[in-house]
Amino acid sequence: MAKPRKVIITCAVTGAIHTPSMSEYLPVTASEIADAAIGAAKAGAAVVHLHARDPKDGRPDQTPEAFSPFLGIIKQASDCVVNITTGGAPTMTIEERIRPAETHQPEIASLNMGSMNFGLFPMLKRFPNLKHAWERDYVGNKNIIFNNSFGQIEHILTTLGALGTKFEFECYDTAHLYNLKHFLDEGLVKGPLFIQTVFGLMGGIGAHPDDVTHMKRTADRLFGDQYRWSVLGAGKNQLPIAAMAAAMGGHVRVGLEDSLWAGPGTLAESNAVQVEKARQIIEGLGLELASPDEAREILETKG
Ligand code: KMH
Ligand code: ZN
Repeated sequence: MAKPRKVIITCAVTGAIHTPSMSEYLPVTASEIADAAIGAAKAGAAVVHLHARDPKDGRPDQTPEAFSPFLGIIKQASDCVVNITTGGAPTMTIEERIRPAETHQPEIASLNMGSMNFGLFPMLKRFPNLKHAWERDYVGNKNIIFNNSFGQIEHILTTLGALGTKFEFECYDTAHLYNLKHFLDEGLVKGPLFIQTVFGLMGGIGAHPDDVTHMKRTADRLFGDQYRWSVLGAGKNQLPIAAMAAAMGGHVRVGLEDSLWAGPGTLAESNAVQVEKARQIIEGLGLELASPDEAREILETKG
């Protein structure tokens, strides 16, 4: 009998999209971020995708020093695969964004595959009473352009690629898949490519099942067996998109970076709660969770 397919759960524990007054459960301090990542790994996440925050007010902090304390704790407590963001916050410069991954040389770093409008403002409807002025300015900003030019992508690829870092290629629309194909054709990346298709973020593709199948079909056509497909659904789309992709042969990403919710109107009290829900879906489909070492094998990281 064929063995069940292994599914990698990535957990993105805090990110830079949500802000502290949206949820008391959003990890902010280094020890909260470490606890969240370790809890997610214990619940079944093979990969943890990490951002840092300023403990004073929860603002995204992309200094390498902000990552050091929780990276140390996570590495001591867990063998999960560490993935450091190069997206940072969409308001940061590319030079700021690359520094934590350059300094800490993780197995995986995220790499955003195209420039786009980045609309956080729809969240103001659900969270009209943000406490800090910085949160209101940030979330309410309708002029955020997330810069990821060809030159900037190439800079990250060559700088971190030379360190042996693999990438989580974040693709928010089909154009980003074509951008990645360009770098494959140029020989700047090689398979297996870990492609994180992102659904339901304002400025990117929607979260309709047709959007998911369209992205998957396009990636299949461009990359054949040279890629590993994972999905991320924003907000309420998180688990429906995870379920679809798991059933279609994909890997899944959950975590409070992408959604604050455990269910309709119920805030997730931890990242582990979302990992557990993803796990139930995956195991309910007769599939198995990939361990960190199995994820390393599937993604061919430096290990
Ligand atoms: N927040 C996600 C939609 C990054 O860190 O590079 C995208 C993300 C970006 O994870
Ligand atoms: Zn991120």
